[in-house]
Amino acid sequence: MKLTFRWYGEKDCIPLSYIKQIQGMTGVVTAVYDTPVGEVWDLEKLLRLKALAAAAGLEMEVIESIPVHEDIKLGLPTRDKYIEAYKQNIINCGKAGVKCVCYNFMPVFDWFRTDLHYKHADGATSLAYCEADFAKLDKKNLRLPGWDESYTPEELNQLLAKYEGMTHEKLFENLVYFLKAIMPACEEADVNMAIHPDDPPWDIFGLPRIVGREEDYDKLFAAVPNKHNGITFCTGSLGAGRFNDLPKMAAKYAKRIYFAHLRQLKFVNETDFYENGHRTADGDVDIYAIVKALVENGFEGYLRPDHGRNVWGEEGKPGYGLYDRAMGGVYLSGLFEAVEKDLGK
Ligand code: DNO
Repeated sequence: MKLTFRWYGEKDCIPLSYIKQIQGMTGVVTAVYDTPVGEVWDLEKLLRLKALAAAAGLEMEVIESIPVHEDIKLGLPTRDKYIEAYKQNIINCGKAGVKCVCYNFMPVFDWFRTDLHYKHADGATSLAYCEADFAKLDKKNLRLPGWDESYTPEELNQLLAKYEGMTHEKLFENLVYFLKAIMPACEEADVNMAIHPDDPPWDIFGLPRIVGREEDYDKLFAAVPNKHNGITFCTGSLGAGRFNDLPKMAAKYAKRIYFAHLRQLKFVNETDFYENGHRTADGDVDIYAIVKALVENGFEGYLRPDHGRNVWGEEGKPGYGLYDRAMGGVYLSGLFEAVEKDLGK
Protein backbone atom coordinates (compact mmCIF):
# COMPACT_ATOMS: atom_id res chain seq x y z
CA MET A 1 0.00 0.00 0.00
CA LYS A 2 1.22 3.49 -0.79
CA LEU A 3 -0.42 6.29 1.15
CA THR A 4 -1.21 9.35 -0.97
CA PHE A 5 -3.09 12.63 -0.61
CA ARG A 6 -5.16 14.57 -3.10
CA TRP A 7 -3.57 17.88 -4.00
CA TYR A 8 -5.33 20.36 -6.29
CA GLY A 9 -2.15 21.71 -7.83
CA GLU A 10 -0.68 25.13 -7.34
CA LYS A 11 -4.06 26.67 -6.51
CA ASP A 12 -4.59 24.32 -3.58
CA CYS A 13 -4.48 26.27 -0.32
CA ILE A 14 -2.86 23.27 1.37
CA PRO A 15 0.92 23.52 0.93
CA LEU A 16 2.85 20.46 -0.17
CA SER A 17 5.08 20.83 2.89
CA TYR A 18 2.02 20.24 5.13
CA ILE A 19 1.10 17.15 3.16
CA LYS A 20 4.63 15.84 3.56
CA GLN A 21 4.38 16.31 7.34
CA ILE A 22 1.63 13.69 7.52
CA GLN A 23 3.71 10.72 8.56
CA GLY A 24 3.74 7.85 6.11
CA MET A 25 2.67 10.02 3.18
CA THR A 26 4.45 8.97 -0.03
CA GLY A 27 2.92 11.14 -2.70
CA VAL A 28 0.24 13.36 -4.14
CA VAL A 29 -2.68 12.60 -6.40
CA THR A 30 -3.30 15.48 -8.75
CA ALA A 31 -4.15 16.59 -12.30
CA VAL A 32 -3.70 19.35 -14.85
CA TYR A 33 -6.79 21.44 -14.15
CA ASP A 34 -6.59 24.21 -16.72
CA THR A 35 -6.91 22.26 -19.96
CA PRO A 36 -10.42 21.72 -21.40
CA VAL A 37 -11.79 18.18 -21.31
CA GLY A 38 -10.83 16.30 -24.48
CA GLU A 39 -7.56 18.15 -25.09
CA VAL A 40 -4.01 16.93 -24.61
CA TRP A 41 -2.27 18.17 -21.46
CA ASP A 42 1.12 19.78 -22.01
CA LEU A 43 3.81 17.39 -20.88
CA GLU A 44 5.58 20.42 -19.35
CA LYS A 45 2.61 21.03 -17.06
CA LEU A 46 2.71 17.46 -15.82
CA LEU A 47 6.45 17.62 -15.32
CA ARG A 48 6.10 20.86 -13.39
CA LEU A 49 3.58 19.26 -10.98
CA LYS A 50 5.92 16.32 -10.56
CA ALA A 51 8.88 18.62 -9.88
CA LEU A 52 6.93 20.63 -7.30
CA ALA A 53 5.91 17.43 -5.53
CA ALA A 54 9.46 16.06 -5.70
CA ALA A 55 10.86 19.27 -4.22
CA ALA A 56 8.61 18.63 -1.21
CA GLY A 57 9.77 15.00 -0.99
CA LEU A 58 6.59 13.58 -2.53
CA GLU A 59 5.91 11.35 -5.54
CA MET A 60 3.30 11.94 -8.23
CA GLU A 61 2.38 8.46 -9.39
CA VAL A 62 -1.40 8.85 -9.50
CA ILE A 63 -3.49 11.18 -11.63
CA GLU A 64 -7.07 11.92 -10.59
CA SER A 65 -8.56 12.38 -13.07
CA ILE A 66 -8.18 12.55 -16.79
CA PRO A 67 -11.84 13.37 -17.49
CA VAL A 68 -13.59 11.48 -20.29
CA HIS A 69 -15.24 13.68 -22.92
CA GLU A 70 -19.04 13.37 -23.07
CA ASP A 71 -18.86 12.42 -26.77
CA ILE A 72 -17.02 9.26 -25.75
CA LYS A 73 -19.72 8.39 -23.21
CA LEU A 74 -22.39 9.21 -25.78
CA GLY A 75 -20.64 7.10 -28.43
CA LEU A 76 -20.72 9.90 -31.01
CA PRO A 77 -18.63 9.69 -34.20
CA THR A 78 -16.40 12.44 -32.79
CA ARG A 79 -15.37 10.12 -29.97
CA ASP A 80 -12.37 8.75 -31.87
CA LYS A 81 -10.62 12.09 -31.93
CA TYR A 82 -11.16 12.50 -28.17
CA ILE A 83 -9.93 8.96 -27.59
CA GLU A 84 -6.74 9.79 -29.52
CA ALA A 85 -6.19 12.77 -27.21
CA TYR A 86 -6.86 10.56 -24.19
CA LYS A 87 -4.25 8.07 -25.38
CA GLN A 88 -1.73 10.85 -25.74
CA ASN A 89 -2.50 11.95 -22.19
CA ILE A 90 -1.80 8.42 -20.99
CA ILE A 91 1.51 8.35 -22.86
CA ASN A 92 2.47 11.71 -21.37
CA CYS A 93 1.52 10.49 -17.91
CA GLY A 94 3.82 7.51 -18.41
CA LYS A 95 6.65 9.87 -19.39
CA ALA A 96 6.07 11.77 -16.14
CA GLY A 97 6.35 8.57 -14.09
CA VAL A 98 2.62 8.20 -13.44
CA LYS A 99 1.54 4.61 -12.75
CA CYS A 100 -2.21 4.96 -12.24
CA VAL A 101 -4.96 7.09 -13.79
CA CYS A 102 -8.30 7.47 -12.03
CA TYR A 103 -11.33 8.37 -14.17
CA ASN A 104 -15.08 7.92 -14.17
CA PHE A 105 -17.73 7.16 -16.74
CA MET A 106 -20.70 8.97 -15.18
CA PRO A 107 -22.79 10.83 -17.76
CA VAL A 108 -22.74 14.62 -17.21
CA PHE A 109 -22.40 14.67 -13.42
CA ASP A 110 -19.64 13.44 -11.18
CA TRP A 111 -20.29 12.81 -7.45
CA PHE A 112 -23.49 14.16 -5.98
CA ARG A 113 -24.52 15.21 -2.46
CA THR A 114 -27.40 17.48 -1.36
CA ASP A 115 -25.51 19.27 1.42
CA LEU A 116 -21.87 20.33 1.55
CA HIS A 117 -21.99 21.77 5.07
CA TYR A 118 -23.98 19.27 7.10
CA LYS A 119 -23.52 20.23 10.77
CA HIS A 120 -22.48 17.60 13.28
CA ALA A 121 -23.33 17.92 16.98
CA ASP A 122 -19.68 18.66 17.78
CA GLY A 123 -19.47 21.55 15.29
CA ALA A 124 -17.71 19.67 12.49
CA THR A 125 -19.24 19.80 9.00
CA SER A 126 -19.28 17.30 6.17
CA LEU A 127 -21.05 16.30 2.98
CA ALA A 128 -24.47 14.67 3.24
CA TYR A 129 -27.24 13.19 1.11
CA CYS A 130 -30.95 13.57 1.80
CA GLU A 131 -33.52 11.95 -0.48
CA ALA A 132 -36.22 14.57 0.25
CA ASP A 133 -33.83 17.42 -0.67
CA PHE A 134 -32.89 15.60 -3.84
CA ALA A 135 -36.58 15.31 -4.78
CA LYS A 136 -36.97 19.10 -4.37
CA LEU A 137 -34.28 19.99 -6.95
CA ASP A 138 -35.49 21.86 -10.00
CA LYS A 139 -34.61 19.34 -12.71
CA LYS A 140 -35.09 21.91 -15.48
CA ASN A 141 -32.72 24.44 -13.98
CA LEU A 142 -30.19 22.40 -12.14
CA ARG A 143 -27.73 24.03 -9.84
CA LEU A 144 -25.96 21.37 -7.87
CA PRO A 145 -24.10 21.88 -4.60
CA GLY A 146 -20.37 21.89 -5.22
CA TRP A 147 -20.64 21.22 -8.90
CA ASP A 148 -18.10 23.23 -10.83
CA GLU A 149 -20.63 25.25 -12.85
CA SER A 150 -18.74 24.44 -16.02
CA TYR A 151 -22.01 24.49 -18.00
CA THR A 152 -24.61 27.23 -18.26
CA PRO A 153 -28.17 25.97 -17.59
CA GLU A 154 -28.81 26.00 -21.39
CA GLU A 155 -25.68 23.98 -22.13
CA LEU A 156 -26.59 21.58 -19.40
CA ASN A 157 -30.10 21.07 -20.77
CA GLN A 158 -28.69 20.53 -24.27
CA LEU A 159 -26.25 17.97 -22.96
CA LEU A 160 -28.97 16.18 -20.99
CA ALA A 161 -31.08 16.10 -24.17
CA LYS A 162 -28.24 14.29 -25.99
CA TYR A 163 -28.53 11.51 -23.44
CA GLU A 164 -32.22 10.96 -24.10
CA GLY A 165 -32.73 7.30 -24.91
CA MET A 166 -29.30 6.32 -23.56
CA THR A 167 -29.54 2.88 -21.98
CA HIS A 168 -27.32 1.05 -19.51
CA GLU A 169 -26.36 -1.40 -22.27
CA LYS A 170 -25.37 1.31 -24.72
CA LEU A 171 -23.38 3.23 -22.11
CA PHE A 172 -21.59 0.02 -21.16
CA GLU A 173 -20.76 -0.66 -24.82
CA ASN A 174 -19.32 2.85 -25.05
CA LEU A 175 -17.18 2.23 -21.98
CA VAL A 176 -15.87 -1.02 -23.45
CA TYR A 177 -15.14 0.68 -26.79
CA PHE A 178 -13.18 3.37 -24.95
CA LEU A 179 -11.23 0.92 -22.80
CA LYS A 180 -10.33 -1.37 -25.68
CA ALA A 181 -9.11 1.64 -27.64
CA ILE A 182 -6.86 2.97 -24.87
CA MET A 183 -5.37 -0.33 -23.66
CA PRO A 184 -2.46 -0.22 -26.15
CA ALA A 185 -1.46 3.21 -24.81
CA CYS A 186 -1.66 1.83 -21.26
CA GLU A 187 0.59 -1.07 -22.25
CA GLU A 188 3.09 1.27 -23.87
CA ALA A 189 3.13 3.72 -20.94
CA ASP A 190 2.69 1.03 -18.27
CA VAL A 191 -0.17 2.97 -16.75
CA ASN A 192 -3.09 1.30 -14.97
CA MET A 193 -6.58 2.68 -15.44
CA ALA A 194 -8.72 2.79 -12.30
CA ILE A 195 -12.39 3.51 -12.87
CA HIS A 196 -14.11 5.42 -10.07
CA PRO A 197 -17.55 4.11 -9.12
CA ASP A 198 -20.68 6.12 -9.71
CA ASP A 199 -21.46 8.27 -6.70
CA PRO A 200 -24.13 7.56 -5.61
CA PRO A 201 -24.27 4.18 -7.35
CA TRP A 202 -27.68 4.52 -8.97
CA ASP A 203 -29.21 6.42 -11.90
CA ILE A 204 -29.79 10.13 -11.32
CA PHE A 205 -31.81 12.63 -13.38
CA GLY A 206 -32.77 9.86 -15.77
CA LEU A 207 -29.12 9.20 -16.66
CA PRO A 208 -27.93 5.61 -16.57
CA ARG A 209 -25.06 4.72 -14.25
CA ILE A 210 -23.18 1.48 -14.76
CA VAL A 211 -20.31 1.18 -12.27
CA GLY A 212 -21.60 0.66 -8.75
CA ARG A 213 -22.32 -2.98 -8.01
CA GLU A 214 -20.44 -6.25 -7.86
CA GLU A 215 -22.01 -7.52 -11.07
CA ASP A 216 -20.94 -4.35 -12.91
CA TYR A 217 -17.30 -5.15 -12.18
CA ASP A 218 -17.71 -8.78 -13.22
CA LYS A 219 -19.12 -7.57 -16.51
CA LEU A 220 -16.38 -5.01 -16.97
CA PHE A 221 -13.52 -7.45 -16.44
CA ALA A 222 -15.16 -10.08 -18.62
CA ALA A 223 -15.41 -7.53 -21.44
CA VAL A 224 -11.90 -6.07 -21.01
CA PRO A 225 -9.68 -8.57 -19.16
CA ASN A 226 -6.48 -6.61 -19.81
CA LYS A 227 -4.61 -6.11 -16.51
CA HIS A 228 -4.40 -2.38 -17.11
CA ASN A 229 -8.17 -2.20 -16.70
CA GLY A 230 -8.75 -1.75 -12.97
CA ILE A 231 -10.70 -0.07 -10.23
CA THR A 232 -10.68 2.86 -7.87
CA PHE A 233 -12.35 1.26 -4.85
CA CYS A 234 -14.25 4.18 -3.32
CA THR A 235 -15.97 3.15 -0.10
CA GLY A 236 -18.02 6.35 0.11
CA SER A 237 -19.52 5.85 -3.35
CA LEU A 238 -20.05 2.09 -3.17
CA GLY A 239 -21.10 2.30 0.48
CA ALA A 240 -23.95 4.68 -0.36
CA GLY A 241 -25.55 1.64 -2.00
CA ARG A 242 -26.74 -0.49 0.89
CA PHE A 243 -26.94 -3.44 -1.51
CA ASN A 244 -23.10 -3.58 -1.72
CA ASP A 245 -21.04 -5.86 0.52
CA LEU A 246 -17.81 -3.86 0.57
CA PRO A 247 -15.45 -6.28 2.39
CA LYS A 248 -16.55 -9.01 -0.02
CA MET A 249 -15.93 -6.79 -3.04
CA ALA A 250 -12.56 -5.62 -1.66
CA ALA A 251 -11.50 -9.25 -1.25
CA LYS A 252 -12.76 -10.29 -4.66
CA TYR A 253 -11.13 -7.49 -6.65
CA ALA A 254 -8.08 -6.74 -4.44
CA LYS A 255 -5.61 -7.39 -7.27
CA ARG A 256 -7.57 -5.13 -9.66
CA ILE A 257 -7.82 -2.30 -7.15
CA TYR A 258 -5.07 0.03 -8.21
CA PHE A 259 -6.35 2.90 -6.12
CA ALA A 260 -8.44 2.93 -2.95
CA HIS A 261 -10.44 5.90 -1.67
CA LEU A 262 -11.36 5.14 1.91
CA ARG A 263 -14.14 7.26 3.39
CA GLN A 264 -16.84 6.82 6.04
CA LEU A 265 -20.66 7.20 5.82
CA LYS A 266 -23.26 7.19 8.56
CA PHE A 267 -26.85 6.46 7.63
CA VAL A 268 -29.51 8.35 9.59
CA ASN A 269 -32.39 6.39 8.05
CA GLU A 270 -32.92 4.01 5.11
CA THR A 271 -31.86 6.55 2.46
CA ASP A 272 -30.09 9.51 4.04
CA PHE A 273 -26.52 9.68 5.24
CA TYR A 274 -23.73 12.02 6.13
CA GLU A 275 -19.99 11.54 5.70
CA ASN A 276 -17.88 11.21 8.81
CA GLY A 277 -14.33 10.77 10.09
CA HIS A 278 -12.68 7.58 8.90
CA ARG A 279 -12.91 5.30 11.96
CA THR A 280 -15.04 2.17 11.65
CA ALA A 281 -16.81 3.12 14.90
CA ASP A 282 -18.04 6.37 13.35
CA GLY A 283 -20.17 5.02 10.55
CA ASP A 284 -21.66 2.16 8.60
CA VAL A 285 -18.65 1.36 6.43
CA ASP A 286 -16.52 -1.31 8.07
CA ILE A 287 -13.16 0.24 7.22
CA TYR A 288 -11.33 -2.37 9.32
CA ALA A 289 -12.92 -5.29 7.47
CA ILE A 290 -12.18 -3.64 4.12
CA VAL A 291 -8.51 -3.06 4.99
CA LYS A 292 -8.25 -6.65 6.21
CA ALA A 293 -9.83 -7.95 3.00
CA LEU A 294 -7.45 -5.85 0.91
CA VAL A 295 -4.33 -6.97 2.77
CA GLU A 296 -5.33 -10.64 2.87
CA ASN A 297 -5.98 -10.67 -0.85
CA GLY A 298 -2.81 -9.04 -2.09
CA PHE A 299 -3.78 -5.38 -2.61
CA GLU A 300 -0.69 -3.46 -3.69
CA GLY A 301 -2.21 -0.25 -4.91
CA TYR A 302 -2.30 3.38 -3.91
CA LEU A 303 -4.57 4.56 -1.15
CA ARG A 304 -5.83 7.93 -0.12
CA PRO A 305 -7.94 9.15 2.75
CA ASP A 306 -11.05 10.41 0.98
CA HIS A 307 -13.57 13.07 2.04
CA GLY A 308 -13.09 14.15 5.61
CA ARG A 309 -15.01 16.56 7.79
CA ASN A 310 -14.06 20.19 8.24
CA VAL A 311 -12.87 20.46 11.84
CA TRP A 312 -11.01 22.88 14.13
CA GLY A 313 -12.51 25.90 12.40
CA GLU A 314 -10.98 25.03 9.06
CA GLU A 315 -12.94 26.32 6.09
CA GLY A 316 -11.53 23.87 3.61
CA LYS A 317 -12.95 22.74 0.30
CA PRO A 318 -15.92 20.51 1.31
CA GLY A 319 -14.59 17.01 1.85
CA TYR A 320 -11.03 18.14 1.19
CA GLY A 321 -9.85 20.01 4.27
CA LEU A 322 -6.40 19.18 5.59
CA TYR A 323 -7.00 18.15 9.18
CA ASP A 324 -9.53 15.36 8.99
CA ARG A 325 -7.96 13.83 5.91
CA ALA A 326 -4.60 13.89 7.73
CA MET A 327 -6.17 12.16 10.72
CA GLY A 328 -7.81 9.69 8.36
CA GLY A 329 -4.49 8.97 6.67
CA VAL A 330 -2.80 8.21 9.97
CA TYR A 331 -5.74 6.06 11.12
CA LEU A 332 -5.54 4.09 7.88
CA SER A 333 -1.76 3.62 8.22
CA GLY A 334 -2.36 2.26 11.71
CA LEU A 335 -4.96 -0.18 10.49
CA PHE A 336 -2.69 -1.41 7.72
CA GLU A 337 0.20 -1.81 10.15
CA ALA A 338 -1.91 -3.84 12.57
CA VAL A 339 -3.48 -6.05 9.93
CA GLU A 340 -0.20 -6.63 8.09
CA LYS A 341 1.61 -7.56 11.31
CA ASP A 342 -1.18 -9.92 12.33
CA LEU A 343 -0.84 -11.63 8.98
CA GLY A 344 2.95 -11.76 9.23
CA LYS A 345 3.39 -9.48 6.22
C1 DNO B 1 -14.86 12.99 -5.29
C2 DNO B 1 -13.91 12.32 -6.16
C3 DNO B 1 -14.44 12.17 -7.58
C4 DNO B 1 -13.39 11.55 -8.48
C5 DNO B 1 -13.85 11.35 -9.90
C6 DNO B 1 -12.85 10.52 -10.65
O1 DNO B 1 -14.50 13.48 -4.27
O2 DNO B 1 -13.49 11.12 -5.65
O3 DNO B 1 -14.79 13.44 -8.07
O4 DNO B 1 -12.26 12.34 -8.50
O5 DNO B 1 -15.08 10.77 -9.98
O6 DNO B 1 -13.00 10.74 -12.01
